[in-house]
Amino acid sequence: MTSLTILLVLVLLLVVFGLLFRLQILTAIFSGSYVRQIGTSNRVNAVLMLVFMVVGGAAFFWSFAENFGKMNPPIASIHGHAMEKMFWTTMTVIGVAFVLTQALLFIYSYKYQHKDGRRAYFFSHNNKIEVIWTIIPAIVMASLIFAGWKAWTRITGPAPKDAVVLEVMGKQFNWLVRYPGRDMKLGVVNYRLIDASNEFGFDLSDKASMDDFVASEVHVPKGHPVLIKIRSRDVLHAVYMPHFRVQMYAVPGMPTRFWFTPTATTDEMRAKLGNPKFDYELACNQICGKGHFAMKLKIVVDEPDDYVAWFAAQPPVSQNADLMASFKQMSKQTGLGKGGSQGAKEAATEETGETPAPLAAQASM
Ligand SMILES: [Cu+2]
Repeated sequence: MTSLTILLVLVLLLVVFGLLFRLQILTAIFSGSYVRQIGTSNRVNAVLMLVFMVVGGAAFFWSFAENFGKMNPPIASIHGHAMEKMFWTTMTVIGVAFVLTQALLFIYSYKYQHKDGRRAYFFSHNNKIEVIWTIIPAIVMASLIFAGWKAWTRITGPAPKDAVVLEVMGKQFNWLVRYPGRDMKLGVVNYRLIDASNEFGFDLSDKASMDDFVASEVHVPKGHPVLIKIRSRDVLHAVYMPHFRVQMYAVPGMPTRFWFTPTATTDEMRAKLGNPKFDYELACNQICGKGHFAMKLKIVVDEPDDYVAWFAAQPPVSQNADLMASFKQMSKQTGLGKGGSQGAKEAATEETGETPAPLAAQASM
């Protein structure tokens, strides 16, 4: 309280001094004894404006060019090209406007620096200019938004019925992955059944759950639509897969989704980049806590045959003894998982689509 009072007194003193100073100048002006002092600082600042524009501008373009490869990795999905086109159209339009207005800002600051005897031209408004700078940006923005809306609607439309489905769940601090197993149906999960062995909260009283499997990395087949269902177990995360131009939030309590078609296998991308260690990655793109930086997951794009082989080799959760034991115990404790979970049947059982082409042979076995 004392320090607050002292601070308040100091602030008030400063205000009083400021007012006294102002009063002194005003008195001088009215008495006619005031001479305006324009030192060299005005000229120095005017020149610094130009220096800042040139040096700052050059540094900006240098850093942009230097990191361009990191910001713009090669595209490995079909919709990625439409997104890329939209992005660069928008960047070009706003980039031109940005460079033009910023250049004028600095050049005019230099050009119209103080000069004795020169007065600024004053006009209250100009209808013609107002109309021009309202209508042109309005038309440009509206066309950008319309084109963007069309592209986005197409990209985020419903996934094809035979898409490969998998579920990714974000948690502090890693990603968990679940596949539907041979029945192509993700089983019911319930967050109240979650524990150390049953990280997804599988409700194994649901038959569709029994053949689901969890994986430590994402596998998807090349050239085939993939629907990723996204959930979060705790806070806001984001699924970000730069090469596929995919980003979607993982929101607790609100399942989201994104579908895409990968166009290059991991091996093909390795050859293209000349980097035998390259891996696609799914990174969290939403600062979600202290372990955020480490929250990434490897994605493998396989040839369809390799994908089927990998899929078939994954052990279903029903073969996981720890998980089964944990489910039994948790369902006893919570009263859940006895002939249909009474908890929310989360949006997991809605796949009634067709079996994905690469897996069709597998499913009929
Ligand atoms: Cu995260």
